[in-house]
Amino acid sequence: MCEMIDHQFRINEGRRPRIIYMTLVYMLFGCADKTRSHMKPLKCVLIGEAGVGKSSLASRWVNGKFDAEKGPTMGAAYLTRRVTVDGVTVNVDVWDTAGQERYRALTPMYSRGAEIAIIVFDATEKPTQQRMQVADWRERLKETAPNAIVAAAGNKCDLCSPGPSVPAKSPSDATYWTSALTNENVDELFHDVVKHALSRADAAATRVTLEVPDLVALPPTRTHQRCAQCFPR
Ligand SMILES: Nc1nc2c(ncn2[C@@H]2O[C@H](COP(=O)(O)OP(=O)(O)OP(=O)(O)O)[C@@H](O)[C@H]2O)c(=O)[nH]1
Ligand SMILES: [Mg+2]
Repeated sequence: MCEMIDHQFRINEGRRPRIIYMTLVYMLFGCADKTRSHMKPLKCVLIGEAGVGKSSLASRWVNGKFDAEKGPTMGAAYLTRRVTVDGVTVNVDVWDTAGQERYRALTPMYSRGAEIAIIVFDATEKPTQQRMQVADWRERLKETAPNAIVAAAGNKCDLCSPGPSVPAKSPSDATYWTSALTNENVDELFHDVVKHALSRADAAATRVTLEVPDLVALPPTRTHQRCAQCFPR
C-alpha cells in the first residue's frame, strides 16, 4: 500500500513541472482571451403585421441572405445564431412569428419569456399607422414577455428615407430603420438588443447571488435531527 502511494507520489512529482508550465501558458494566453460564454441562449422573438419583413430580417441576420421569393410564414420559424458581443459569446434563438391574422393566437406562445422582442413594421407606411402598430404590439408583450428588451424596426427603409435611426442608449426606446434587402442597420439592431439583454441578464444574476439567504441562519431540518440521533455527541 505504502509503495503504491509512494509510486503515485513520484508520478505526481514528475508531472509537477508540466502542470506549472501549463498553468503559466494558461495565465499568459488563456487570460489574454477576454471572451467568455453566456451559458443560457437568449430568446429573441420577431413580431409584427404580415408582410413587414420579419422573416427577411431574421434570415438576413442569421444566414446573411435575402430571399425575395420567400412566402408568408406559417405558425413560426426558428433560427439560431452564435454571436460575440463585447467579449461575451452567446447563442441567440430567433423565433420568427407569422403576422397573418389566422396565426395571431399562436404569437404569445412564441414570445413567452423572451429576453428580446423586435417589433417590426413597414417603414413605407404612414407614421401614424407605424406608431399604432408598435404601441399595439408593445401592449401585447406586457403579458408574455414583461422583462424583454423591446426594440422597434422600421423595415424596408431602402424604399423610403425615414431619417436617421434613434441612437440606442436604450433599445426599448429606439427605432431602427432597417433594410433586410440592403442589410442596412440589421447588424446594429441585433448587436444592440443582444448587448442590452446580456447586461440585463448579468444584473439579474448578480441580484440572485446577493439575495441567497445566509445558510447558517436556516432552521434545523429533519435531516439534521436524524443525523443527531444517529451520531449522538
Ligand atoms: N424592398 C424591401 N423588401 C423587403 C424587405 N424585407 C422584406 N421585403 C419583402 O417584403 C415581403 C414580405 O417579407 P417577409 O419577410 O416574408 O415578411 P414577414 O413579416 O415575414 O411576413 P409574414 O410571415 O406573413 O408575417 C417579401 O416580398 C420581401 O421580399 C426590405 O428590407 N426591403
Ligand atoms: Mg414571415
